[in-house]
Amino acid sequence: MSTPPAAEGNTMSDANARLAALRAKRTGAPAAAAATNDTEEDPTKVWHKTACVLCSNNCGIEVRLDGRKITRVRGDKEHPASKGYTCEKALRIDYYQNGRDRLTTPLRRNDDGTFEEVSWDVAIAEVAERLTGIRDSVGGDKILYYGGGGQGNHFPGAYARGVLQTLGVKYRSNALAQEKTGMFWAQGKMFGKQNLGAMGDFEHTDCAVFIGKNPWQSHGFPESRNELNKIRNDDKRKLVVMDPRVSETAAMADHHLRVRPGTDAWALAALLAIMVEEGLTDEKFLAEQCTGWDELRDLISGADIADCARKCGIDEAELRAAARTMGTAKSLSTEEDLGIEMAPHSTLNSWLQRLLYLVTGNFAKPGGMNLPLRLAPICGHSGEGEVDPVTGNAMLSGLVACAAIPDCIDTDHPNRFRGMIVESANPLHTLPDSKRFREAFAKLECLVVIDVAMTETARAADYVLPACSQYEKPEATFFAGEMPANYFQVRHPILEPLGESLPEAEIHSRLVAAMGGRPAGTDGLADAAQQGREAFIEVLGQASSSDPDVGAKLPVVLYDSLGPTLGNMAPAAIMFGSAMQASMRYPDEVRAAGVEGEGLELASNLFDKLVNSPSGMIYSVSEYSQTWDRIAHPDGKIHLYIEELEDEFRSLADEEPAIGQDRFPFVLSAGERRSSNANDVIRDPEWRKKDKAGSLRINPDDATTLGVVDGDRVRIVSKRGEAEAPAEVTDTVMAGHVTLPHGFGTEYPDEDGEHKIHGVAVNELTDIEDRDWLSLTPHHKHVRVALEPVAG
Ligand SMILES: Nc1nc2c(c(=O)[nH]1)N[C@H]1C(S)=C(S)[C@@H](COP(=O)(O)OP(=O)(O)OC[C@H]3O[C@@H](n4cnc5c(=O)[nH]c(N)nc54)[C@H](O)[C@@H]3O)O[C@H]1N2
Ligand SMILES: Nc1nc2c(c(=O)[nH]1)N[C@H]1C(S)=C(S)[C@@H](COP(=O)(O)OP(=O)(O)OC[C@H]3O[C@@H](n4cnc5c(=O)[nH]c(N)nc54)[C@H](O)[C@@H]3O)O[C@H]1N2
Ligand code: SF4
Ligand SMILES: [Mo]
Repeated sequence: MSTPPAAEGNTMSDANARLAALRAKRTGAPAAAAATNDTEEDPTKVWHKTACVLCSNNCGIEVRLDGRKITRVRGDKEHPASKGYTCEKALRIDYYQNGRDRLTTPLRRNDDGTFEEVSWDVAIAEVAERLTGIRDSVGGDKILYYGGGGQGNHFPGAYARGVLQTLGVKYRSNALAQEKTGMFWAQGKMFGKQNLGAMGDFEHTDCAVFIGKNPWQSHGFPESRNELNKIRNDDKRKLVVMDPRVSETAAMADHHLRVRPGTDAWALAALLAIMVEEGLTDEKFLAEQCTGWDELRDLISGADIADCARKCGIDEAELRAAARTMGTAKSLSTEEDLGIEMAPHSTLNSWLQRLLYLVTGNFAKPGGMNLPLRLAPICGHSGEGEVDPVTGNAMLSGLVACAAIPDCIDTDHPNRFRGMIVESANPLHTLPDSKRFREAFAKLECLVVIDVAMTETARAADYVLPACSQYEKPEATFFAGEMPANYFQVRHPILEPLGESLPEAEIHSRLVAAMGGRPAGTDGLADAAQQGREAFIEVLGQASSSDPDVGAKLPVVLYDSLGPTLGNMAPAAIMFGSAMQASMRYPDEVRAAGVEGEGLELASNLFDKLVNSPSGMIYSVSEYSQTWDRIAHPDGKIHLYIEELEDEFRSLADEEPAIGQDRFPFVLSAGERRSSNANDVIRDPEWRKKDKAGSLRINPDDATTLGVVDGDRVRIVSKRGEAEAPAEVTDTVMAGHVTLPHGFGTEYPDEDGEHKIHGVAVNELTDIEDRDWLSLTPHHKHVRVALEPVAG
């Protein structure tokens, strides 16, 4: 290796000072202690406030520690959204914190494929050199950034901005671009921006509708199971579920629309056509608040209800009854998820799902769908014609479609991606068609992975940089989107970083410095921060107006300057930017939540309160009617009609759903949410109390035909691969439909250090070519397979 580029300023000593602060005992930190002590003496009896990181709900929890072990977990009653609620998954969170494959030191891959431990100085210098090398020879736009956060951590993606700006990286992607981008696109058409997500108000709704979503297991809104139970136990409130499976949620429903897998487009078209035919639409709302209703009504009325019912396998009478329940409810809230997004007609489904609540006028009202405030959007917005630089596929929400990534690498196209930074994601296991991804990643000139654990993707990397866990640093997500009051939780570290692992903020700060990317003119900023908030704000204002780089790299700038005043909360410095944004964009809503001040004083007060509320806080209160102010179309209306989807809708009339017609007679839902999975966040199979092997759910009739009984092993063959799993014979799945869980099939060392794969890695079976034409969302819920019993 040649000499690394000289780092600017006295980087390493700054970094060491920050690290010392990070590792300082919490008692010395200025932020409020995130712990309550029942008994003064015994540290194992102290409850530390944090959150569960296993799904997007991020329920507030309190934990007890014995040394570095999390020994007890309970819900945090002071958390503004979860209020003490958790599901069973949080209780064994120590399996995440103390996984056997946690990374403790930077690693560099040798030519023979083995890894060598290197110091941070060496790793940072070499990564900087390799990536700036690509930038200087072919351009930083040939480096792809993937990931940026999972279910519990959104700081990495924000801090990465400094590195991406320094390198001139233009393209990003993450898991949203294989599930939600089609839905975001449809939303963008209707509300004006792809990152304007309408959210349900399940707490107050009279009719909850879930389409391809099983919130009992997957959650997705606060206290999901409690809310579902309340709806079930109240005769006046209704639950409608569209799912081919008798999921836990479907089993509670007033109307379970047991759709044949992959045929939701017909079911949704029928529901809408019935609403028009039976006069269940809200004509006043549609005329006054929306555009495109005339065209849309014509399109919908063209659907043949009986034919749609036949194709989706639901009785017309059942569809009519459900449409009436929805059309006459005082309020309706709904959520769709992977069951229709990762299935045929994905983007079309998302449009039709949105129309269910719009044609019935359930928008901008209690119990209906609303546009909540967010401290920061979870994705971007792409204008018309934004495409990736190699395949020309549409970029939606600012992201390269995941399914386009291999073709953007493994090609001789001059714009191909040569380098990749993967942070807090495991694409070689979670993206469709792992074989295709492995082939493509092998062509990269440099792959850098930042993770807490030795993942499938890390194993393929040139450099692996160890991040400390989400219990060892401040973290937060930007998922929360509640109305009328919205909350946010900046979590406090409860443990010191393992080994040499670092928070992403620190990793990115060091990389920016090593790449020579620190903005000029921020020199006095750290001193100003030491003098006080007013001085800091003044100097920051001057610096950002004289150097646009300051704004472009703001997270790292804040970390380097404000961070040192925050003790072990330094990585929360980024929230200062969010607080400034919120105070400029919606000061009245912030004040309505009890934060005082005007202008930058309001921002400063909001920031302090965010950083000093270990259980989280309500940071904004709005009126339901303010949803209208958030529509981004200049006419302030909802644009119902999406021209680009018209042909696909019309083609439903001639299309026959293709199921069971060839050598792959079964439809496999590859990646179901169960109580035994949490994406790839948990890697230790011992975490699972039940379903340790990850069973293949199969209907009793199919089991009989195959000659298998409960527990027998079944071989699953797709056009891309083969796998084996034990059968779980259950009539909750319909004949012809089988399911496997998500998040299994990861490699994990046993006590002797021997690596084993536990369960089926479903993406060895999926095919990257099976995907939506518009968003490229893979059809994971609709993988065509053949089954055979495994002898013996
Ligand atoms: N326990 C647990 N919770 C999680 C996660 C986890 O890994 N484990 N992951 C989180 C993440 S990242 C996400 S995106 C969400 C996803 O959450 P969900 O989308 O709710 O979860 P899934 O089980 O993947 O799929 C939902 C339902 O779709 C149904 N389905 C399958 N095929 C079809 C079809 O053709 N039509 C219809 N209508 N339904 C169909 C399945 O039977 C299933 O009940 O969960 C989050 N929560
Ligand atoms: N076949 C099939 N495939 C699927 C799905 C499916 O249903 N079927 N579901 C898809 C969906 S919806 C999603 S969202 C994706 C999820 O897939 P990914 O986006 O790849 O991410 P996660 O599984 O959330 O894994 C997060 C990674 O972050 C790491 N990590 C945890 N904490 C930290 C931290 O503090 N810092 C850093 N740097 N890393 C950390 C974990 O070790 C893990 O490697 O999977 C998708 N894949
Ligand atoms: S897995 Fe989700 S619902 Fe369960 S405790 Fe964790 S955050 Fe809450
Ligand atoms: Mo997801």
